[in-house]
Amino acid sequence: MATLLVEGSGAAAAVDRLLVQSENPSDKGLSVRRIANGEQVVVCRVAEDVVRLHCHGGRAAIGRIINALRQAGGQVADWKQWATEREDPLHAAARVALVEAPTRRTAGILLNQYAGALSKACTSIREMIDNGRTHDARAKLDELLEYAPCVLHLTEPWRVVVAGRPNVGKSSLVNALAGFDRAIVHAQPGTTRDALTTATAIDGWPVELIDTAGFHTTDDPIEQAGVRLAEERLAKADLVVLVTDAAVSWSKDDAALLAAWPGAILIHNKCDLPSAEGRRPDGLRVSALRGDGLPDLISSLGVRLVPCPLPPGQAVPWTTQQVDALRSTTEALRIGQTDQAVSLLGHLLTTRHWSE
Ligand SMILES: Nc1nc2c(ncn2[C@@H]2O[C@H](COP(=O)(O)OP(=O)(O)OP(=O)(O)O)[C@@H](O)[C@H]2O)c(=O)[nH]1
Ligand SMILES: [Mg+2]
Repeated sequence: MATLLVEGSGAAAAVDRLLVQSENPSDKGLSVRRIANGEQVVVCRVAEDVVRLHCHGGRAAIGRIINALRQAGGQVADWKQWATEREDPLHAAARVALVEAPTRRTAGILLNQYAGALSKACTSIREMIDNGRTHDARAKLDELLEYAPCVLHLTEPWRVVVAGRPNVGKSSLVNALAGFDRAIVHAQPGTTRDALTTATAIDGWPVELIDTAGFHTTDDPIEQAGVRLAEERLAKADLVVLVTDAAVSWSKDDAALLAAWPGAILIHNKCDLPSAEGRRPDGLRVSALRGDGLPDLISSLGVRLVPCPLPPGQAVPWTTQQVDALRSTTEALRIGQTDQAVSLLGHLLTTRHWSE
């Protein structure tokens, strides 16, 4: 689906010329019409020089409508440029980010910013500084920055790496979390040799689940490469899910993996089978096969990734540039440079916030 904005003097008349004659000549405002080349559109006449065309039918169909507009003398404008020219920088930046929002939740948060949450917050901080209320200004800045680690993931997914020894059920767990069979599952250890990424959402936040090869010592060069790849992915992980097999006794190898990633969420998988003898550290009991414990795992992932839930309508920065600007403003206030703080906020409100 796409909405095309046709703008400029005589826009409505130009669109009219492209439309198949209407059976209802009194059509004004909103109407379902057909373009001469056969494509159907919903025409929304906003003014004589502004028309919105809501199109469906996929890229090819929309391409044909754009071509028809081009042949009628229209020029295709870069929409980011269009936003920059008409909206203030924070609005335009929110519009750009909104297009990339992968989930309803992240779109909702960005929509709040598009409605002006961050610009209002920055304006009020500037007023606080102007009125000598630097303490309040710093508290408000702290509030905005508290959400920084989460909100940088409004468009970029969190990386959750699923790791563990071979055959413990890592791929089964990824499939169960994703809701479809993304990875090959097999009773033979060493099935996964690559790092396999699956896009999903947890609690409305975008997440990349990364299935990895099982950790073990091997002479097989392909398996060694798989283990190296797993190590690389672990080094860049936002969160590690360490899977162990509850039907097999806790081993030194499991302990070594837990010691290497003490912040990991520990999973005792295959809890549908009789438990192995001996003690195991605290962890979540899960059956990737039957689904037991998955709701608990999903809520643990949600809490670990986003420990501070956003109140409705909360102002947040959503680009690294904005976070840096707010941090620098805090620092300027800390060392008593109020003019610098005001100027940094002014810059934040009036400069572009995305890269091409
Ligand atoms: N009973 C039971 N079997 C499971 C469970 N999870 C996985 N399995 C079985 O364990 C075997 C290994 O599962 P995989 O998901 O391939 O394990 P893995 O950790 O990805 O294995 P590698 O890729 O070889 O490291 C398969 O036969 C699965 O069907 C579970 O919760 N319960
Ligand atoms: Mg596997």
